[in-house]
Formats: sequence, C-alpha cells, structure tokens
Amino acid sequence: YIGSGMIESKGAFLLNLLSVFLQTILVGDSGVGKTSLLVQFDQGKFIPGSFSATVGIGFTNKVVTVDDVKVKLQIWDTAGQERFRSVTHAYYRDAHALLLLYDITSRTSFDNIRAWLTEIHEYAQSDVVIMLLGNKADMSSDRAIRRDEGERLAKEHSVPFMETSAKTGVNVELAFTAVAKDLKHRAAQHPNEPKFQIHEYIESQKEKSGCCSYF
Ligand SMILES: Nc1nc2c(ncn2[C@@H]2O[C@H](COP(=O)(O)OP(=O)(O)OP(=O)(O)O)[C@@H](O)[C@H]2O)c(=O)[nH]1
Ligand SMILES: [Mg+2]
Repeated sequence: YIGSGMIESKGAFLLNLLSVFLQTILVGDSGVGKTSLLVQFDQGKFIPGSFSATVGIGFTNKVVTVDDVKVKLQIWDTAGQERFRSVTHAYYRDAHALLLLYDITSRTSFDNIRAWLTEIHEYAQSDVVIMLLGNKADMSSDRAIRRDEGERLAKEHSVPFMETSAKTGVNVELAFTAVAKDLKHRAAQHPNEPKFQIHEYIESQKEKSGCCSYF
C-alpha cells in the first residue's frame, strides 16, 4: 500500500508540474545577448543590426518536451541595465531556474558574473536551478574569455556551464531543455531513483564550437 501511495503521489506531483508554468529568468549585463538568445530559442532566428536594450521585463511561454513529457516554461527576459535592477529583483523569488549570461567578447560582463551570483543568492530561492552561459561563441576573433575560464568559474560555484551563440543557435536549445529536464526530474523524483545529473547531461550533449580558436 505504501508503494502504490508513493506512485500516486509521484503522479500527482508530475501532473501538478505539467499544469503550471515553470519560471525561468534570463539575467546578465546589458548587451550579452539575453533577448537574442530567447528569440533564437523561440523563433529559431537571429536578427542582426543595431542593439536595442530591453526596457523593464517581458516573457515568452514555451513548451519543451523532455522524456515524452511536456514541460511549460515561462521565460522572463530581463533588462541588463542597472536602472532596471530593482524591477527584476522582484522576479527572482518566483524563479525555478536562472540562466546567467556573459559575453565571451566582454571581460567586464564576465567579471560581473560574481556580482550577479551574489544578487541571485540574495533574492532567489536557495534551490533555484542556475546555469552559466558564455554567449556569442561565434565571435571567435573577438574572444576575450577563454572557455576554460568560464568552466572554472562555473565549477567554483557548482553550476553547469556551456558556451552558446544566439546567432548560429549553437547550444541554445540545449540550454533550455537541460533546465526543463532538471526541473521535470526534480518534480517527478522518486526517493529511490538516482538524481538527474545536469552536469553530465550537458557534457554529453553540448557542442564545443570554436574549440581551437583560443588566443
Ligand atoms: N555575433 C553575435 N552577436 C550577438 C549574439 N547575441 C547577441 N548578439 C548581439 O549583441 C547585441 C545585444 O544583444 P541583446 O540580445 O539585445 O542583449 P541583451 O542581453 O538582451 O541586452 P539588454 O536587453 O540591454 O539587457 C545585439 O546587437 C545582438 O545582435 C551572438 O550570439 N552572436
Ligand atoms: Mg534584452
């Protein structure tokens, strides 16, 4: 009886998960490519041209299928500019996942990651899924941050990491599906099942673009 009860509650849990939108937030300095990453994931395109900074905050709903289960993500695109910071803090508390971006061509955006993590730990739930993304991986000739620097920083903070390109689409889908997979596994976790290993999943799936263009 205990066994079947556990299965029932697991099913109910999963049902509950599927009926709600899981809140995912994109954060990082202005210009790192948060809006572009979301547009690439949502519409499969990149709109080149002049940069127009996001004002305030907006969201896009996306359904991601993981292991034959539909997971609903509500992805919030925040403004990186300092003057909007207090607006975005209010959204951290309800976030299930956070994608933290820097731009591989910008040392400043990389150095600011520590400050972003401090803010995240201050305002977000302690069990929030965090993923570090080094975006603009296509711009290899302007690279300022080596991939191993990103890997090291991520390791220091025990968060998964990958390089992405909103322009070419490299690893964009993976970033969001890895988050969806992790959230789904957490919700449907049976006590005796092994935990979903997001780090290992990403390592096995990610494309290491521009592997040989370190300066
Ligand atoms: N080459 C290249 N350019 C990119 C990439 N992602 C974004 N960009 C460009 O970088 C600029 C900034 O991109 P956005 O997506 O607007 O940046 P953001 O992080 O949303 O900025 P805020 O809204 O101010 O926080 C734009 O000109 C984009 O076209 C990428 O992966 N590769
Ligand atoms: Mg933006």
